[in-house]
Amino acid sequence: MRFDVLTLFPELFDPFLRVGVTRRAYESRQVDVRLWQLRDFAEDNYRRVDDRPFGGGPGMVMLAAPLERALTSVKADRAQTHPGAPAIIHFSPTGRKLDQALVRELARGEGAVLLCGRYEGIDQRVLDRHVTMEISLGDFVLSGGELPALAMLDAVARLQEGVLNDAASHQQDSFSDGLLDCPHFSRPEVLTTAEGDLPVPPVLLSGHHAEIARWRREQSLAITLRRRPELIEAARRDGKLGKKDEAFLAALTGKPAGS
Ligand code: 9WO
Repeated sequence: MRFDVLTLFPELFDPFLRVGVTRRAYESRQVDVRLWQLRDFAEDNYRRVDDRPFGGGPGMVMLAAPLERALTSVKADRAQTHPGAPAIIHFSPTGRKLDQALVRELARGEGAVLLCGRYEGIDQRVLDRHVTMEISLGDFVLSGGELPALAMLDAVARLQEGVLNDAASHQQDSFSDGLLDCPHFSRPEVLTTAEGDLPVPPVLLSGHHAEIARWRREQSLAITLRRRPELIEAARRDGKLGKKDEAFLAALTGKPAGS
């Protein structure tokens, strides 16, 4: 798959593409990320990409003309390797909230053009003409779309074949079954601190794989019920909760199972 990123700060991307479990996916071009400097599409000697907003007000707006030229170039270049109109994604709090279902959709796709805004935003005519999907990370404002683009790329890249150690890692993922992740522990078995000794939950040292799996499942159910009860409802609707899960939740909430 191929992602074309339009940004005023392409240098922000390189460090993230060179570390961690996703590095191979990028370096092998399994996830082919191409960075485009928007300023290269400015027309004047000052390489200007922003101007004051019509109607007045604070801040600057990203100029339509450089973006139009950039999008035309990127679309033509992309057509040489990927036929068909690409998704053009803009990162904005007004967009569809990124969740693991959307990440899975994007991970199955052919990639997209990622439009990273700066300043107060992009001339609306460009957005109206080109953008096919707006994606939000949540209800907060950033100074640019680069971090959301990197977050989305990372979430997509780690789902590619061969990125995680084994298929089981995906299964154990938080959200793979719509629940929050269970806690994790490693050495030492007992952590000594000024406030006392902190042992690992004994079941994890028992060697009983079925019991360990059950304990982890119950930890996930308990933390999800407490922090994100709406995810329990969704998992139930999606048929992702078994009899043992329901019995455990019933015991937690003090209600009879199935009520
Ligand atoms: C900012 C904004 C604020 C309130 C309501 C709607 C909004 N849209 C934008 C916007 O598109 N801003 C552009 C991209 C230009 C300024 C920096 N940008 C940005 C993206 N700020 N915050 C985001 C963002 C993107 C995804 N998830 C959370 C925040």
